[in-house]
Amino acid sequence: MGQALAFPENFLWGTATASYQIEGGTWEDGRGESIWDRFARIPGNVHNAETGDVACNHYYKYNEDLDLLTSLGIKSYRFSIAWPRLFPEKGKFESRGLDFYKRLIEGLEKRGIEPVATIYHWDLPQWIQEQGGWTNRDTIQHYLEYARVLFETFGNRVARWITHNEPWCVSFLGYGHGIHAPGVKDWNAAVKAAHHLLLSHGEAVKMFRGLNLTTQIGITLNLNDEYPASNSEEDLRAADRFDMYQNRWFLDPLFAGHYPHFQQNTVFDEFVSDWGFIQSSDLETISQPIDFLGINNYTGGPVKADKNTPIVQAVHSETDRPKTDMGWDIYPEGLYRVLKRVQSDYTGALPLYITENGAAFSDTVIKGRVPDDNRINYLQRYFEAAHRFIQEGGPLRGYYVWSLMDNYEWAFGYSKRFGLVHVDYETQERTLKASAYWYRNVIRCNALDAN
Ligand code: IFM
Repeated sequence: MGQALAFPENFLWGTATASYQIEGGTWEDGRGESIWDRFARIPGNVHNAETGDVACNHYYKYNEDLDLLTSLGIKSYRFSIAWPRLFPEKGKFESRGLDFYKRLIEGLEKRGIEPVATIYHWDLPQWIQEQGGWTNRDTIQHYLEYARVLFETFGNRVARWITHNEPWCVSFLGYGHGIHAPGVKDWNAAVKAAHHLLLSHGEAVKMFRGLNLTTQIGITLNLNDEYPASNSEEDLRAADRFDMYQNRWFLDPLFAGHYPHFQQNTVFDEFVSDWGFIQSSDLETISQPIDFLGINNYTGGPVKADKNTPIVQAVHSETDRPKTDMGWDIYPEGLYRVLKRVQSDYTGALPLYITENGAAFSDTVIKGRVPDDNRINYLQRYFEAAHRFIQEGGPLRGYYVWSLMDNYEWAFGYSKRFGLVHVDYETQERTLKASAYWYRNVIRCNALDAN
């Protein structure tokens, strides 16, 4: 072991979760159907046809789960709110759904843990999807009605509001590739959905400012370092296209007020014949100043040209980097590079948070212990990358490990374990993994042992 790498005083060590992935209780207290309830029930969409019906039963076990946060010394907890609990049907508001988040936020306050809330982490009410979901501009008005209730109820009690989690996944996986809910495979729809998500973000920021709230609002993007596999003209172009699709499609409108262009074309031109859904003042709204940017980063890597892959005409090339159980390259340098690039090209002095980073491994409980050294090693290396950025003056203010506990990993069902805490889905027993104890020590010392 080398010296300790100290983090700044007040650095926010956290963990993150999302409503559909942990809550269960999907039919309790008047909750309506979400697009994930519907999508998961269609054979072939989700591993083993698993649903979020029970998940970690957090809807009932939230107190026990908040105690876990306390036992780890977590400073800040990022959770998301389930829209279908509040607006289960068109024109219907359900106060019992809101009450759950009152209890949750009170529970955090009582324990001295800072609440950070994501307004939309993928569980769109199904009734809104029936009207076109995010491809319909009217969805923005429904989103604002929902956001207003949250701002007026909780306002300054939430330290940071995150308008959206990973609009890339919502639009491109949900409406383009069709491998997430609502399962639409139409790239024209995907690009439209992305635009409406971004616009709803901008409108929510305006609303938040109008209510004179004094806490903060921002958005979370999933950003990766996508670099050319070689210096060939084809690979350079391929990496640029990949970067446009993965990163710039969201960073440019949010921070530069325009969509990206590659030699006057976008990667989507072939699929979008009419860009009329982008109205004149939309980009001004989308690029409203925000208080922070949340970055989710797990992987990234070399990109090579591949004419057979639609949209990007590029694929990741194989590396000899170790991989997580998701098959994702472990690439901590990529986190550092993403932070540097975002700061220099887009955000400057704006506070940044890693709102998600973590790894899935196939953990098992052995005599009451979960020896997940691979996760400790992963986190150690990613924390070192974050530390390097901070040492160089980077405005990184906090780090939320994904995830507090094992949970429903979308189309992978319960087959991927990302938690610091192991969940036995039969008994709902929670067991702290070795990484949880390790993380507790990092938090306690506010420092990392340098390897
Ligand atoms: O589980 C997801 C989360 O919901 C969004 N970001 C990535 C995580 C791991 O895939």
